[in-house]
Amino acid sequence: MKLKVYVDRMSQPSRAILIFCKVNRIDFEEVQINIAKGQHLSPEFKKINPMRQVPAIADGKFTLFESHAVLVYLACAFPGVADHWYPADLFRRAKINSVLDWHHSNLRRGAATYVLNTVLAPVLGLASNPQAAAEAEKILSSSLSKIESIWLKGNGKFLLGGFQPSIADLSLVCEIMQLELLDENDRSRILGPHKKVLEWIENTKTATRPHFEEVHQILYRAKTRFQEQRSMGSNNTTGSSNRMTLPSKM
Ligand SMILES: N[C@@H](CCC(=O)N[C@@H](CS)C(=O)NCC(=O)O)C(=O)O
Repeated sequence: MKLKVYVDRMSQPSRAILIFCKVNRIDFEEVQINIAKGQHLSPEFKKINPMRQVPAIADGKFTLFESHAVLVYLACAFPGVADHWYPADLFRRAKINSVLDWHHSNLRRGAATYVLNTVLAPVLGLASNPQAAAEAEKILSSSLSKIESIWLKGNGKFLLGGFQPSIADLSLVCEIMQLELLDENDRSRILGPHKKVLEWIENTKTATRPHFEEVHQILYRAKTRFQEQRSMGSNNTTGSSNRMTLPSKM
């Protein structure tokens, strides 16, 4: 039975799984779970992921959620996956796991909270929390500095001094990509000082092309839509609601 991958392409960890499957030519079926339409809350999807989040997979009767666990499983279960994604060497593997564990409580916490409390809250009809955004920006900037000074130090093109990407590069770069949605001034203020991070993002895009850009098309479309709606909002002198129209997949 073909591997089923349950995703919403507006979700960072979903995009990482899709890119991984495509780059490694894993035969899979993409099952779209539209979060904005509440499809992740359906009883059918609860059987796949009782946590009701994407991404998740079903490989025959075996189901799995949490993107990092899924990436590890796919790298080990599909023989065509090149070793550099999740090396057989115990020490290199352990270092990759360490980056992945760190990611959830640092980079993801900062990036996701910042994006939610700046550009996404108005789109979702929620109140933005400027204090939460300011705190998240500190976590995000500190995370980017740590990535540069710890895992991107040296001449390697990827994390941990690698010359080829691992699942950690894919997961972390997909997380950072959501900053595309920000107002350009905010994005430049946050990412601009981190030249090594910017180079590493480009290296990861190049190593996974054309799939990286194809899977991110939905994000680029949302970015354009947000920009248009922001400029319409700033020209709106009628005092009408500034709640934005949702992109089709959100
Ligand atoms: N730690 C999880 C995070 C999963 C997650 O936060 N998924 C979000 C989309 S990016 C989701 O399904 N949100 C819907 C909800 O929580 O109700 C992973 O890496 O897979």
